[in-house]
Amino acid sequence: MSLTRKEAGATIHVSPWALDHSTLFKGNIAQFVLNSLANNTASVDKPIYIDALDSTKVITKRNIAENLKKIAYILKTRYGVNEGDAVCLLLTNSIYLPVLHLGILAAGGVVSPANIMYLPNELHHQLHLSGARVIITQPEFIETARQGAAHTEPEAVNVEHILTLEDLWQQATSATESLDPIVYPGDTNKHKHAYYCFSSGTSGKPKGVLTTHANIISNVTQQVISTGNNIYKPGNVFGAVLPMSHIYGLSTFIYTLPALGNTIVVFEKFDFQQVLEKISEHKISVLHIVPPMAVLFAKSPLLAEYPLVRKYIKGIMSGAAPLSKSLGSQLIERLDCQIWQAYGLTETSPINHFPTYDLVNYDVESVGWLMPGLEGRLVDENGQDVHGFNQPGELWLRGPNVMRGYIKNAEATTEVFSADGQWLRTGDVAVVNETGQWYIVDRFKELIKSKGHQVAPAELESVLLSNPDVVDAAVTGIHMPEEGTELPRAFVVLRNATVDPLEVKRWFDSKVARHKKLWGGLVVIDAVPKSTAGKIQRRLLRDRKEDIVHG
Ligand code: 4UU
Repeated sequence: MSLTRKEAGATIHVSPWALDHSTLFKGNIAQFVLNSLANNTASVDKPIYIDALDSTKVITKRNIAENLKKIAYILKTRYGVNEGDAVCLLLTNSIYLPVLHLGILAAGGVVSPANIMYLPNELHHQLHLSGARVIITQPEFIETARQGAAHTEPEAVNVEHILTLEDLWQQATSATESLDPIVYPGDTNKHKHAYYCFSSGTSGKPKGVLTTHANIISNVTQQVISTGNNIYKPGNVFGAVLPMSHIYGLSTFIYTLPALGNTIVVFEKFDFQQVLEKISEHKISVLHIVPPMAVLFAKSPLLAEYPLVRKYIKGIMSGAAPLSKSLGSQLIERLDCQIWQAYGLTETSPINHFPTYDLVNYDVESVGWLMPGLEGRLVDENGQDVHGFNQPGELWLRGPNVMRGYIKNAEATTEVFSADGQWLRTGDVAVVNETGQWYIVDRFKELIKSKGHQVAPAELESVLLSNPDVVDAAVTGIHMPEEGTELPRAFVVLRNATVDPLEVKRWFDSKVARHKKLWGGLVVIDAVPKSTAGKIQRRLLRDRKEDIVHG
């Protein structure tokens, strides 16, 4: 089968799987999940979510259906959540979170998940852009939520209610009334937003991604077609160690796996030893991870104390950043299981490539094949299409899972799409071989991936520049192969020689969330290298050797 065709001089790469667009569910994703749950053969009492630390706490198929409608009712009638209203979630993982998420969608609301590491000013930025009216959080983050909503700079926000998930859950479970998911007739779900995750795209500060119900229904369907009979088949038990506030955990654990009737063991956070302990208790067979977690599985001596892990784990899915061939091979050897990679972007709701088309010939360094109904193009830095196999180019994508744009940011939206508006420019450099397997070989956009989290250099630079002792600044990601990640490093020009670089670093680290701190250190330079157009030349910084790194 040919996986390419020509169109106006371009080589278009296509998926080996077919997608019949006319079969895509029209309507609300909450209804889609409910229908899928109802249609699968498992008993209504099958646990879908199990609390990893307390297996008496479960959410069954029946609980999802009943409680999400009650949550929708309470949100609409007591908190005024109407169609199009954003609800911010500042929550760690729990078995209740997915039901809440789907309940918001059933009410017609839009979920805006926030990173629990955010400081108030970072939360404020997200609240402002999403226009959230309600924040649902937990006791330890109430203060951050209040301060985030009240923060005076730079813009006002719309928050009217801040409440805890526990409080809402109690109100919902004791309610006698419920609300069916709001219906989006015809093709209108192409214009109804489901959630706003945040991404910096190819440049600049984090932006809210406009993901529609049609986008996420398409991507879940693409996943069901490509993986429903193998990795995601019911019978596997999945461990949810990734945060459901990031698109990777969100889409996998809130939509796809429950829609397929799978059981998911939910961890509040990733604690390696706890995960090892609980794998055998719950007979977890598949874990979704990010590469820094792979390093622990590949290298930690702790693994030897839990021999049952090797027995139960059948497969590990890695995503959100590159997994090197050597790390992949070490994992295969140590865990005696299959290792897969998938490739996704917040902007594509999120998965574009998956390894299941040919698991026998799948190469662990590859991210697999294009998802059903998705088309790809490779374009070089002069804007010319790349032809032939194994030739690198920026990956452009077209398909039903591609977002509409960024919230309140027409300029960034125009920039991230091709001039004809048809293709999303991923900012990633990829190659494809004769078998149709894709490799992500470099990143051409500014983004830093620190332990799976997005970090936008432009955001960190603007914090640095707000310090009067910093005359100019640039931030880039430094590769740490041993840790399986990149870490943010700042290059700064200081006001004069008396300024203490360590003091600047300490000051900076107190101003940002944990994952944005300068874990890669701070380097003092004489001038930030810039192109004639004034753009920071980050590659020159990234490739510098022999620097004195502070911190
Ligand atoms: C090299 O990281 C994500 C989504 C990841 C995801 C989701 C569902 C992976 C598997 C899955 O099942 O989204 P963002 O928006 O946070 O970051 C997107 C960027 C990409 O542009 C690319 O640079 O993260 C990088 N990336 C990867 N890079 C994502 N996955 C990979 C990968 N290899 N496998």
